[in-house]
Order: sequence, then structure tokens, then C-alpha cells
Amino acid sequence: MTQSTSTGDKSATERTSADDRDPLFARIPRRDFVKAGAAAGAMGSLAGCTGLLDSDGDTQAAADVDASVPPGELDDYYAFLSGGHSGDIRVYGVPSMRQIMRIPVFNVESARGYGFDDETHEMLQEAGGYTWGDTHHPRPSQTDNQYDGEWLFVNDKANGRMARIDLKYFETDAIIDLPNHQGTHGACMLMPDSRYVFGVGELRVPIPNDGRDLDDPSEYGSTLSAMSPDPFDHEWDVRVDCNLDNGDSGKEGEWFFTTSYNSEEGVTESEMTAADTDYVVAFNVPRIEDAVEAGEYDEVNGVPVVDGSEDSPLNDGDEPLVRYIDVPTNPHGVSVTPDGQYAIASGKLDPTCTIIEIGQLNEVGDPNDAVVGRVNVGNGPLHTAYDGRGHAYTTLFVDSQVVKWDIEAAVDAEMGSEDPVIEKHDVHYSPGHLIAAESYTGDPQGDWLIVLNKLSKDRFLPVGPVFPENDQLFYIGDDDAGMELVKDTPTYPEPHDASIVRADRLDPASVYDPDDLELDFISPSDEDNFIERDGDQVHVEMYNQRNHFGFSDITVQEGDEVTIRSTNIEQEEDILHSLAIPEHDVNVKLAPQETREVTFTADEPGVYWIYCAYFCSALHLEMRSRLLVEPAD
Ligand code: K7E
Ligand code: CUA
Ligand code: CA
Repeated sequence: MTQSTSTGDKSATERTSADDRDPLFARIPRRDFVKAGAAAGAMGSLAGCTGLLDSDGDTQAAADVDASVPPGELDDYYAFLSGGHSGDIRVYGVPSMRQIMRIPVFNVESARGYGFDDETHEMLQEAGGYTWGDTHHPRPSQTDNQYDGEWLFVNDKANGRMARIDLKYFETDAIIDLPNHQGTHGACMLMPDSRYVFGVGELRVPIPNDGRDLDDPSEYGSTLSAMSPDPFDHEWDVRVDCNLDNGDSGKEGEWFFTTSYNSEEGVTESEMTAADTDYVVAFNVPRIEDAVEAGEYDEVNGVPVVDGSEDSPLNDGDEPLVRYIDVPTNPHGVSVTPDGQYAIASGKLDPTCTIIEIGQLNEVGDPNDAVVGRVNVGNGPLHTAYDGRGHAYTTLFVDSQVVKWDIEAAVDAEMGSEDPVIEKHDVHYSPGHLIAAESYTGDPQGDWLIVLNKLSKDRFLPVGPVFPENDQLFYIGDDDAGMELVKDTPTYPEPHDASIVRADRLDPASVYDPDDLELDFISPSDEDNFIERDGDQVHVEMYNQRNHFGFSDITVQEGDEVTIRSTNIEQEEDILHSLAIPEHDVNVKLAPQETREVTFTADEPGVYWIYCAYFCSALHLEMRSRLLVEPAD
């Protein structure tokens, strides 16, 4: 292991920050910490401004990096963290690590009324009707290998689904239930332009899973599922016999990579760890498209399923559909370097990362010839991120460390060498993913790195037996000083992965555009506001604003099915109302200019106060109407 020392005289321009790269970035008020820190270093006034190893072999703190964002200032980046079995997405600011928002995806969430109004309720029902999911891999859409601010896609490992989040509104707007695999784990788009969204099937099952082959695991399989991003539609599947785990895309619109830890096709842990090697599975997307086009598929559950198994006839010949590359037993993460040259698989049970040269996969012959390097990084390597300066950063779950290593040095070194390792830094504790700013684009920013630790142990005040996770922020912009740990962040369980996006790449709306909504805008005019009865169905349309709803009383009969549609007509940002009805499980969020509809049954006679749950003005408590439910005679 080598460690260079800092000269302590780095100039501001030598250090990388987002606003050095793009003048647009300067529109966001930000701290001047990088320049200030560098200037202080130049004056020699900072103690400990070195990356020297101390006697324990740990890296000492480098220059004081100030990651604070003072009151009134904004962060440089959005981080989108998956919520794991919370089923949601969390939005953080970086470098403050403040949690700014949560976006419910597969979970019902009352603060945002998600799953309560008719539209989101039906979306969740049509996607299976489950009340939870297990989000792991939030992936923002890209154009030309760069985040374009349009969509965020995320998997559901629990129920085999993929969801789309509209980054204009930071809302989940579509969910696809994938019928031919169970447990969608890896998730990523085909780069450079997000032409497909891929859901990677981890849990092998019979295909279709309809009761056949129950106890014949040799007949089980999994699929890589391809969806179009917009409209969000399921296009085709590729079937494989092994399982699939994590996934990432090449940069040229051709290859998509997944890992497989169950080449054995086993069902128990000992069976799944029996073989010395498993796979990186490389999918040739244009070849698969040709097969779909030529009708070379079986239709299963309404989806074209192309056979990509090892002995598929489609894998014979000059242009195999799917290539199986041997890697040491039970790998986990796979990610493609920013230049698109290599796919790097993390060994998990093996202390190495395997480097696959993507260009060589186009050569006919043994795909194992594409393995051009294998670096010994340490125990339990799970995931690898990039800084855009030729370094890889890999989490070591077992060693509770992050290891920084040199990619080209690893290609040049002997297989299994430790020499490419530059630095190891302790983390707290047992890291899963790590993510560097814009790491999986063509142009990583190279300043911030978040390490998502599974265990926090002693890092926070005790809160009983359910511990928070610990998301640790590192500054990685100074190769001489080394990685610097700047912040611990307790997180509600359990983020798996994240994406960090430069703030100026997004342009969220602060009020709704009524043209983007399906339901018609309800103005305060008399024609727009009415109560209509059709048999035992009552339809109400009414606007709302500070500090009232369109009707002060709504009278219905016991047993009526009531639909209330309402528009928040406020033009002013941040003035939300809601439509909450006690004892009816009704709770609809209404942001400015937003129209939503809710349907419920008025099954108990009595008086119910329709009220607003968002504190919207000094007369917020008085913003209410009566629902009068008359007894049936
Ligand atoms: Cu390693 Cu789902 Cu990417 Cu968890 S996965 S850590
Ligand atoms: Cu409207 Cu409170
Ligand atoms: Ca295995």
C-alpha cells in the first residue's frame, strides 16, 4: 500500500469543485470552502494537512474541509438515496447531508397523501396492491452519459417491480409489475441515452411461476427485463438459468452487465456457494433487439422472452446474445468506469475486484479473455465508485473500510496484486454501497463520496434495539491529502444505494402546471363547483384556498359512494392544503394549482369535519367544512 504526502500548496484551481467546471453552477449560492481551505493550506497555517499514515496505518485527517452549509444557503448536489424496505426515496442535500424530502414509491405515505387519492391508490393497486416495497438502486435518467434531470427509476426487490419518479414534481408517476422474475434487484438504464430501463431479476422461479416445477430448481430461471422510459412500458425479457444480482450499463448503447452469484442454480446457501466461480453476465442489447424483431422468443405473461441461457441456440455463432464471464465465487456489485472502457465486478466472498475490458467482448472467442485485471483490495468488496481521475473506490464490508485504487495500475499489475491500492480508510461500520458525485456518468465530479454503512453501533445516541444506519460523507477531491471523513449522518433504515446529481441539472416545479394533470382545474366559479347525485353516487367538485373549501357543508346519505375532486387554486409556492376526513381514511395532499380526487363510502351517519392538515395560514384551523351523513331510513 502506498500513500503520497501532501505538498500543502495546492492552489484553488488544482482542486476540483463543481463550479470550476461549469459557470452555470455558480448560480447556486454556495460556500467557498474549497478555495478557503486551499488558501489556508498555501499559507501553511493548517495543522495536519497531510495524508500520511499514522502508526496504525490509518490516514490522518487532511486539510479541514468545511462541509457545512450555513443557514440560508443551498447545497451543491441532490443525493437520491433508496429507502430499502421503507419503500421510498430520500432526497439529501450534499455536502450538508440534510434530508430535504422523501418521495414515497412503493409505500403508502400520509404526509404526502400518497396512496390516498384515487390516482395514486389505483396506481399502487394495479401494481399488485402491496403496501411496501424494497428500493435499492435509484438511477436518474441520462442523455449523452450525463444526468438530464427528467426521471429517476428505482427497483422493488420485494415484489418484482420498477417505478418511475418524475423529477419535475419529485413524485412517483408510474409503476410496472414485472411478471417473469421475482425480486427486481439491480436497476439501471442503457447508456448513453436511457433508451431502456433495466430491472434485474434476482430470485429464481419457474417461468411462468404458476405452480409448475415447484420443487425442480433446475427448471427455475430469472430474467433481465427491459422497459422503455417514456411511456414507461415493459418491452421484453431475456431469460437466464442463473440468478442475476446488480447491474450497470456500458456507455455505448451496446452492453449491459449484471453479476450472478448463483451459477450453481442452487436453493440453499451451501449450494449457492459451492462453485469456485460465478459470472458477470454481459447482455448484447442490439443483438437481443434483433432476436425480438425476428420473433425469436416465447411469449410469457404477455411479454416476449428471449432465451439467453448458456446453451441457447441464440448464443451459438458469431454474435452471441449473452456472454458469461467467469469471476471468483459470489460476486456482488458491477459498475462501468466513466470512460466506458471497463466493467468492474466486486468479489464479495473473494478479496478482489475483476476488471473486464468491454471492447474485447465484441471479439468472438472465449469471453474470459476480456478479463484484463484482478486487484486484491481487501475483505468483502461489495461496490465500486469512480472519481473521474482514474481511481476506483471499493467498499470492504468485512474490513469496514473503503479502498481507493488505481484502475490502469490494476490492469498493468499481476493478477491478484495489491500494488494498485493507494489508500484504505476506516468507515463505521460495514459499508454496502458507496457513491461519488455523478460517479456513474461520463463525467464524475470527483469531490464528494457518500459511504452507506449498514451498522452505526456507537456513532449516535442510543435509541433502542433498532439502530439507524450511518451515511458517511468523504471529501475525495485532494489526491495528495487522501480521503477525508467529514460527516456522519444517521439514516432511517435502510438505504442501499444512492445517486448524487449536480443541483443545476434539475429544474423542479414549485407549483403544479394544471396542463400536466389529468383532472380539470376547478376555479371558484359557480359552474365549476357543484354537488351531483346519480343513484347512490355523489360527485363533488370544489376549489380550496386560504381559508376555506368551496362548500361549507356537503350532505350525503348513509351508504353513498362519495367522490370529491378539489383544486388548490393558490398561485403562491409552498402554500399547500389538504383534504382530510376523520374516520374515513381520507387524506389528500393538494399543492398549489394541483387537482386531486378521492372516493370513499359514507357508511356511518354523523357529522365529520373535513379539514386541512397542512398548516397554511393563521386561520388554518378554521379551514374546514362539514360532511353531514344522514341516516338511511
Ligand atoms: Cu449491495 Cu441491493 Cu446494490 Cu444492498 S445491494 S448494499
Ligand atoms: Cu389549508 Cu391548512
Ligand atoms: Ca455461487
